[in-house]
Amino acid sequence: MKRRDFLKGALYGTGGTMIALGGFGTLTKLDPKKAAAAEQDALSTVFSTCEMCTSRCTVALKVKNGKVVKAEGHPNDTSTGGSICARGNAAPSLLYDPERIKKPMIRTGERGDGKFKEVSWDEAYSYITEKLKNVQKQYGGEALAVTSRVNPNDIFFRSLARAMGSPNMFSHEATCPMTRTVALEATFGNPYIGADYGNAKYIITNGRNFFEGIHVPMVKGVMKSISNGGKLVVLDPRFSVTAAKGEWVPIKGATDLAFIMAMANVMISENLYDKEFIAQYSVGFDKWVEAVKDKTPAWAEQETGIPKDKIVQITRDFAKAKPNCLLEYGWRTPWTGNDYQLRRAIMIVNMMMGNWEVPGGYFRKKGAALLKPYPELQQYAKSLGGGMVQPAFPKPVKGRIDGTGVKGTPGQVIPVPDGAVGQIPESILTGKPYPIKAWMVYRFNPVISMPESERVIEAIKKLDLMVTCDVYMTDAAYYSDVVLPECTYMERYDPMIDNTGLTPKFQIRQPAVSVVYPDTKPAWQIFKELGEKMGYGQYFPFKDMEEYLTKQLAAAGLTLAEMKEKGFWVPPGMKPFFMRGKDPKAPAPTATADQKIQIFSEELEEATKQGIPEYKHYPQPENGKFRFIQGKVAVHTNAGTHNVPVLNELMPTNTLWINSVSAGKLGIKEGDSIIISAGKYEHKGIAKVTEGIRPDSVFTYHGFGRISPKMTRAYGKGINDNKLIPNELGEIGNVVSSTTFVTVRKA
Ligand SMILES: Nc1nc2c(c(=O)[nH]1)N[C@H]1C(S)=C(S)[C@@H](COP(=O)(O)OP(=O)(O)OC[C@H]3O[C@@H](n4cnc5c(=O)[nH]c(N)nc54)[C@H](O)[C@@H]3O)O[C@H]1N2
Ligand SMILES: Nc1nc2c(c(=O)[nH]1)N[C@H]1C(S)=C(S)[C@@H](COP(=O)(O)OP(=O)(O)OC[C@H]3O[C@@H](n4cnc5c(=O)[nH]c(N)nc54)[C@H](O)[C@@H]3O)O[C@H]1N2
Ligand code: SF4
Ligand SMILES: [Mo]
Repeated sequence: MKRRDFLKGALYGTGGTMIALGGFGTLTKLDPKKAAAAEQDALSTVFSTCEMCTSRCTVALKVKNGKVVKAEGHPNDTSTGGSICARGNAAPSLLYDPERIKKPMIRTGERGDGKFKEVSWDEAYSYITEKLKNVQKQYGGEALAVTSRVNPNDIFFRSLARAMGSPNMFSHEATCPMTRTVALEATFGNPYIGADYGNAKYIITNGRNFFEGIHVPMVKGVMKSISNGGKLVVLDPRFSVTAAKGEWVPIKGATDLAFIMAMANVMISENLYDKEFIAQYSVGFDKWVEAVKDKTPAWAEQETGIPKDKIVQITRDFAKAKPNCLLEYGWRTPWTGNDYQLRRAIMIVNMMMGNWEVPGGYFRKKGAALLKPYPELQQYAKSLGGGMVQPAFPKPVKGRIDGTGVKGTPGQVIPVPDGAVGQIPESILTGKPYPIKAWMVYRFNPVISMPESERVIEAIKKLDLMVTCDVYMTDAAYYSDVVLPECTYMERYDPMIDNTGLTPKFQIRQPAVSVVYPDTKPAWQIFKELGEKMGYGQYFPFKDMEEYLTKQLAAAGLTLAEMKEKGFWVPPGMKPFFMRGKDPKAPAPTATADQKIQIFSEELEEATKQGIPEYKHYPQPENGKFRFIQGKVAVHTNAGTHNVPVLNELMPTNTLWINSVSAGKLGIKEGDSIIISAGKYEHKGIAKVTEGIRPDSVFTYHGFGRISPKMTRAYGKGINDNKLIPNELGEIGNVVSSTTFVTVRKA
């Protein structure tokens, strides 16, 4: 599909695609209604769940003569309003991309030579099995690490590791929201907390960039808030698209916690918080009062660069909107080593506003268990069941390489399903605490997504076995021994997707067409077949995904046929439910043992000796150095879509944003070739000279500068941010992405 057709498709989509396409062209002269009506006649519709990113929007795939010709939003989904974003719209471009991997492959040359032979699935499974059995014999099952971006097939992927006796299972989360997860677990007992943006009257965000880090229902919510006259304040060293929709407060990077503590200081000294709420629903507030008593706006001005009067004014206005106000908790959150304390402080200040379980506030996601105490809601309480019952796995002989789960250490609070993925290269290269010898990655590209690309590659080169399961010959696949081609989401079933928010919500992912490349397969099938080859068939007790889905749905009294037809299920007639919606004194228990909000966290006190957030001062760039920050762009997903034809055409490369005054001092002009240097690593790039960034910071969009020549469109284009960022593990094992300093010079 060419760019023009793609844009046409985007316009004909039921609305919101314009959000992401804003600024890309003149798209106004067509009569979308007429054209769409004519096209609908010839099309059939298959409802599914988008996987162009992992926000899981419901979609309607339009199929004509056995081909997916268009992806649209699901017209009946009120959370998306029937919209999808530009990336969602580009799904057919991925589906029919001739550069997808089409057959399993085994490396024939040296790692990094790019020489592979195509093999049968059986050959690929046999090769992996033999290597893994050797690793197990020589080093023990724990020498296998598996990593995937969180997704519904993890249960099958992880079964391989469990069956081998390995505890080393990781998600990507330490590179993304793990510090927030830890903060939510410590404060509320679990991380399943959402925000009601649409009804908020005042939103403050520290970095969270709603309009480029897209989640369609959130975009809709924030737009609704603004349209209703709500205020949006954006603290970001850079003028993001979100900053353009509100008031931009260009905060110094890595100082956000100072701003939040000063807000609390003002709220306490000026009596702006909800004392009754704090007394009824929380524990430990006195310790917070103590912690922020010297965190005055004057102090915070020194740290953040935001004038003290501005801090006071924002705090007063924000508090006036209570409880319908949100201090955004963030999404990609690894700004600093102690970022989890920033996320904790953000939630504590939120709770000072009493914005818990009310419209325009934070809420617990309303799965069936939460509806139980409410007789009037019983009719809506349904849960998915398991698709299979697995026998017990062998108990791992050794603990995890990252210390996850070890009491009395920071590992105690690292979420067990996630772990600290940054530890994998360290374990391989240093042998501490013991070496990983085999690494399998699925829907995850550590070479570009994790800090210090060259160190990750160096680590991969030391392995006995590296396996990648992806849709493209990614940078990680390029250095792998075996590459397993998954088919795209449009060609497969996945296990049920639970997308519960203010009401329960279950979504299906189902094939719209049969596989385009006959030697690609769904991940569940790949891992089941590989498991069987390895002698672990007992852990995969199901025939196929239809059987699996039928069992999952039966537990909720739903059928596969109705799910296929409707695409998703929400309890018919159920209204968004807030525990304090009708009565501000109603019980609103958290998932903690005492069911209260933990302003002081005993658990964090035990794990990190920081039961209450403490400020940590990070150095600011001096002597011609800049803070190096990164972020998402509307038309690409992380490091996942840069080779998708239409998205590559929309944005083939990135630039380095540099402030015009700073650039002037260095003699750098718009479009100049530059060298960015971070000590031992250097990267070429192109300068974007702008006033939309602090003079002490530079910025680039993430996911470019690709290393694998087999993705010809994305290869070598732009800056790979992770080449420049060292692999530093934060206090609770998160990666750290906003504390790297660089220098910039003309090339
Ligand atoms: N279009 C699109 N949508 C996406 C994605 C995508 O790749 N593309 N990815 C999805 C994923 S996985 C995620 S996690 C979310 C991410 O969504 P967001 O969390 O909104 O993520 P980023 O774009 O990483 O936001 C980074 C912003 O924080 C700023 N920043 C950097 N350091 C600091 C700091 O120290 N303080 C402050 N205040 N700001 C700082 C950067 O300048 C940037 O504008 O988006 C999701 N949605
Ligand atoms: N410096 C820096 N580093 C970052 C970020 C940053 O802003 N700055 N962002 C961080 C964030 S927020 C995140 S979430 C991570 C994301 O990093 P990753 O978890 O690696 O996620 P993606 O890049 O979205 O996609 C990973 C892979 O999934 C593949 N894929 C897509 N669809 C399918 C499919 O159907 N099947 C299979 N098997 N594979 C598929 C894509 O081709 C891609 O190679 O990166 C993090 N890394
Ligand atoms: S935000 Fe866009 S790419 Fe992500 S799931 Fe939704 S439509 Fe798909
Ligand atoms: Mo992310």
